[in-house]
Amino acid sequence: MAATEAPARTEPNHGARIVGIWLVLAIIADALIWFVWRPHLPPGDMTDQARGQQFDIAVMAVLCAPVLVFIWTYVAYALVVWRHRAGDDEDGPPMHGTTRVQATWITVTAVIVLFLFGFGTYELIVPAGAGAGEGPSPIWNPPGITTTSATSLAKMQQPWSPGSPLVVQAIGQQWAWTYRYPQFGGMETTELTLPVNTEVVFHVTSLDVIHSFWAYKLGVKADANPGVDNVAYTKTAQLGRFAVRCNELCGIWHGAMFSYGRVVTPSAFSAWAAGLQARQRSDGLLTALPRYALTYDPTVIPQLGKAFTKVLGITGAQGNYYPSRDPVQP
Ligand SMILES: [Cu+2]
Repeated sequence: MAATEAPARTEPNHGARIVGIWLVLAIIADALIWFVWRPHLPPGDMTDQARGQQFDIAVMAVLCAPVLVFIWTYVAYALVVWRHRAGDDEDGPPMHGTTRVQATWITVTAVIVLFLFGFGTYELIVPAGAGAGEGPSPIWNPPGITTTSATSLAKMQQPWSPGSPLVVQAIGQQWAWTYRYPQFGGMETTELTLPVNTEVVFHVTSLDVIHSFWAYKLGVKADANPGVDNVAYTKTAQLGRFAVRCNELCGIWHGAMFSYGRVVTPSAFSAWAAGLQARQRSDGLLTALPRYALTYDPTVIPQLGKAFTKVLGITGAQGNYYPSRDPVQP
């Protein structure tokens, strides 16, 4: 019968057309992502951690955009070229599976996903993931930092010199952040100040409930749990101001638990820190504060807090500093 005869091939090569359109659009999309969008991607480029995270997001977007663009191209092509036309009541041609297309699709998407799995794992561990808290004894340490666990408590209280890692303790409590600088006599402040081009070792803890230390522009987010010393790293790369927020629902004023910090030049930092330390020493705060410890015991509270508030309108913690029962303390 005539109907079974293969019709003369008048169809254009749709596959080649779709691939051609897709290739152009995919290249444009990837170029836009990499060259236009990437510099504006969160969390910015204020630290090496932030830059690493920005790079990771851009790589993922560059790999995913061609897949998305292919689907859009195919749908748009089908809508335009294969749409039903008025007066055309004929059946379409019979469909056959196309092993090559299916295998190609499965292979390409599988390779992309597996690559992202490997890439994501590597990035999480080595360069870009150190801004997340790694617990008291990090496995992954930046070069030059050998140990950060309790054994190094004395070491981290050695005076700081420009160029060496800066240790900052971030203490969460309902509902404020306080920062202690063990290399400056354990002085405290509510405005996180950091020197630029410096490796910063955050020791994050809490005095009461669970909080999360989230310095978004620094690429750092680490749980602040009572009784836990949680270490996170970042290396400052740019001067500027940044916000610190609590990222763990921690009570009724959780939303108001934020403060600001700044990255300044090493000389400005040294001047600021030396001045603050001298002032806190002379007005008695440094001796009134509990010894610098990895964690603080929140069970012994009120009397000490009252005494502190009297001392001098203390800079931080609103007088609610708790003495340490850390067995590591001398
Ligand atoms: Cu909180």
